Amino acid sequence: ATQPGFKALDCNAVKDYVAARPQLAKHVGSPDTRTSWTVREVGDGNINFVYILEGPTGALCVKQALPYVRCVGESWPLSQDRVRIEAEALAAEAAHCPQHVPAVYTYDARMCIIAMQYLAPPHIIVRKGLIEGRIYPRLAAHLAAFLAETLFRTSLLALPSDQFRANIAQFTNTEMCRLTEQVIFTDPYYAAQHNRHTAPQLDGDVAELHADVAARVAASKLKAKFTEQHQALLHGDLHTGSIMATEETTYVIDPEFAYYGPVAFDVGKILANLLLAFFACDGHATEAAPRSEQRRWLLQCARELWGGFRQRFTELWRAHGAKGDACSAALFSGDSAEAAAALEAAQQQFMDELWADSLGFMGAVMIRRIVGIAHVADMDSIPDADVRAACERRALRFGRCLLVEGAAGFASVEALTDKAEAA
Ligand code: ADP
Ligand code: SR1
Ligand code: MG
Ligand code: MG
Ligand code: MG
Repeated sequence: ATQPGFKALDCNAVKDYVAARPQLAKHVGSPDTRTSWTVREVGDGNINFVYILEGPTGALCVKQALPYVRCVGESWPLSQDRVRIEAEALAAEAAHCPQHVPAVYTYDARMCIIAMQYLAPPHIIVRKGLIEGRIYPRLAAHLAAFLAETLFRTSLLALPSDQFRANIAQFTNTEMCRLTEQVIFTDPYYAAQHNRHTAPQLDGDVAELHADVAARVAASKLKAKFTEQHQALLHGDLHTGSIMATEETTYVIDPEFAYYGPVAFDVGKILANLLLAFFACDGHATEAAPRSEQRRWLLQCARELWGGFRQRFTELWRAHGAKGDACSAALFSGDSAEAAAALEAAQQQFMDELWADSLGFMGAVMIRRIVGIAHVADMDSIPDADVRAACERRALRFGRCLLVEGAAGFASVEALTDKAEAA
């Protein structure tokens, strides 16, 4: 069922909607300039509709959630509460890391709309930039900061447990989490209805995966972790299509899958998407543009992202003292050698577990993008099916190793990027 009073927008209705709201209209121009306004629908994601409205004095981005999954249609209903989650997650992220989040101007619960800051060109979706062969010198540092700030400050390391529990309840995002549980941790491992792959080239690889007992077991354990572990407020869908950037600036958009989950899910998802871009490079390389610099940079970006995240998160933890209930003063504070050693050991264990879990999630995310419902344009845009399948096969096999071997096979981020280079 839709929200009471809900109506799906079209381009004309976007103009009416904004013209009727002076607080929004001021971003594009006064209502009497309406005839000169232009609107286009730019949604290229799988789930929602996104309009850009431009007028004489500026522009606005208007995002609306319909009661179903866009890329499938009305046969796959989806709760419109995802817009509330997105608006509240954008607010929570902005409280900790405003420089990497678009400003929200309006959240309209009845119409399931968020009107927000338009990220104007030269900002583009990072996935698109990567397909064009770009590199982003600041991306790793910016994402490391975004992840560390948003994840640390919403965790029990930073919050008292009453606030922490209230946050978990606020961000209960049942339908979106169930969607992830299905499309990432379940469907890729059997012949599910919406799965697709490059056929016939990958038919044998897919059959092998469906018969892979170790992969099924690892995926089911990760699904349990995804569902059971309420560690911090995640973005929940942190892939390269959820980032708009230039060489100097980085914005993270689209947190409609936000919920309290394992930190490793956000970390693993973004690293997986960098690796998918890396494995797609050969499919885009030409003699004139061999992409060797971009290949190198993608692996360097993965190393810098993990290293920068670990450092910033650990610094926040140290600087924060014992404010959160997970690092209580009685255990970790004061001048005693025991307290200092306990803090050091707790941080080391946290990061070791996080790395191990991130590897598993990374593998699962790579696999789902090759054989599940939602692929990545990095691969899909490789026109020759044989070339595409060769790139996808390498990514699929690498993802399977990550999923099944975890930290036993990839002890460090350097081991990860060395093995990707050699794969
Ligand atoms: P979905 O939830 O369907 O994935 P997104 O929030 O990812 O939707 O938005 C889809 C597309 O709309 C993005 O890929 C981007 O091109 C465009 N877009 C979204 N938000 C903005 C924004 N604030 N400024 C400019 N373009 C945007
Ligand atoms: C129906 S699956 C759609 C996918 O797109 C979103 O961006 C999420 O990644 C989701 O898994
Ligand atoms: Mg999106
Ligand atoms: Mg989305
Ligand atoms: Mg993904």
